[in-house]
Amino acid sequence: MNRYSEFGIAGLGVMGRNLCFNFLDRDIVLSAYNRNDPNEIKIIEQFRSETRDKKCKCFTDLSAFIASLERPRKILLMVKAGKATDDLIAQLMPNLEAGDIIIDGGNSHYQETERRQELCLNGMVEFIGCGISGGEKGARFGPSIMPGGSLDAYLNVRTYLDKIAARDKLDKSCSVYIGPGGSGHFVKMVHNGIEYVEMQLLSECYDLLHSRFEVSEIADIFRDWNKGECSSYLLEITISILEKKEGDVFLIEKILDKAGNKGTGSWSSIASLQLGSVNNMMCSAVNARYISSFKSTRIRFNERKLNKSEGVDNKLLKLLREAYQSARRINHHQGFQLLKMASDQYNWNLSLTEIARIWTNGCIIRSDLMEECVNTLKYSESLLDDVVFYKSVLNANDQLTNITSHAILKAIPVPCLSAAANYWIAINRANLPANLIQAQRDYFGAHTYQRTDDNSGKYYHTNWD
Ligand code: NBP
Repeated sequence: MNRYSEFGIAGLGVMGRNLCFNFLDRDIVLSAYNRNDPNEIKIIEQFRSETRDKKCKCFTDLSAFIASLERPRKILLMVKAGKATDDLIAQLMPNLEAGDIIIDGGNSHYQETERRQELCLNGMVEFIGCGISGGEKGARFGPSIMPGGSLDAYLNVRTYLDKIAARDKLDKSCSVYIGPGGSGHFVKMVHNGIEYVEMQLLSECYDLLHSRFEVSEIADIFRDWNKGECSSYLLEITISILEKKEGDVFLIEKILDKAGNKGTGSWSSIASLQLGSVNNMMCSAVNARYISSFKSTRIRFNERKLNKSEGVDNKLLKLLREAYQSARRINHHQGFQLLKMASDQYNWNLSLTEIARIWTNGCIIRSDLMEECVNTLKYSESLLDDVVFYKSVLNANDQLTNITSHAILKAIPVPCLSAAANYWIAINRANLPANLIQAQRDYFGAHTYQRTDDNSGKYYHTNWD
């Protein structure tokens, strides 16, 4: 075995462990580190025995781990975001040298990444904030990778990231340099925001179907959808979930309806509000998870049981599929718009088409629609600015409106479908009642307003009293 390892991975949790096996499959000489917690010693021992015949050195001593790496050292952190990441960086820094590179592969907040980049640069160490999507399987067999930071540092790790990433349809790596600063983690955060909406839309469709169809029938309906333009990884796993039985009972019926979250959905919603980007679907998806967590309140207020025949029936099935696909299109439009606004604000020069491309495989939101986005964003500023994309949403306008109003009338919550419908109505209206908002703002706060009969852009104030 080589005296020095080419790459180091710190943190052998679910993601780190699987990434190690992925690196080793590509013949990359590796050092792996896990902290020496008395309760955790078995982790490294087990990993050592699993990698005995591979080019891997295992450590619980951080200095020895660092000393085992060739220069410039390339260390991928796969620990929990937040304090664990800061603690590990603090332990690494005194042992690193100018030019060494830390890559944070966790789900860190992009502003934290920028703070850490500055901190590391004080010690002449490069810091790459690297979004990694694909969960356990992606980590093992090829994730989608979103590295951001200095271009020079990226060029030092590029071949490794390219090797372990998933491949797109043209066999190109689903890893690409995203841009400077915290852009890599920002893009990963928005990926997760889009993912929240995709998951919520599927659960709304499931809810709409559940009152009329058996679980196995819903799986059949989704299987049918998955053959056409709605095809996606999330739809595929939803079918498997619906088919899973425990004895005679579908497991889904036994799962408590309280959704958890690790924060990336709310981070992207907050970022959208701060940047002035319209992402009402993301915000709704986050709120849908929050409202689900108020289980005891929901039970207390649950005065009437819904009639089993109030959802979508066979007649409405086609409408539901078209409404679902149309809402997905709006979700993707809103997600990419958030990236565009951040890119403009922070001068990141993001390539939306390349981001869509690396999201076509390896990651959770891979789908046929994402393939379409790659091409559309090559030639169009935004998805809805493309005539074909716009028309496909326009053509499903009635379906989205019908399904949304049907659901509300029948007391079935559809926060994301209705957010899509509301967005679509508003973005297609030349006039909105914001004139009244402006008048109210001027009335109580002298915030001034512009007039429709003066094109100069001049601001006016009225003494309303
Ligand atoms: P896990 O919880 O499975 O593993 C976390 C790792 O961090 C463990 O090896 C743990 O060591 C280590 N660690 C902690 Br916690 N504190 C540490 C410290 N102070 N010093 C050194 N090591 C420390 O997490 P995971 O699912 O592998 O996720 C890792 C990162 O990747 C997270 O940021 C996560 O958000 C992100 N991510 C996860 C997924 C996914 O699908 N799971 C997908 C994409 C991104 P220990 O074994 O001694 O406790």
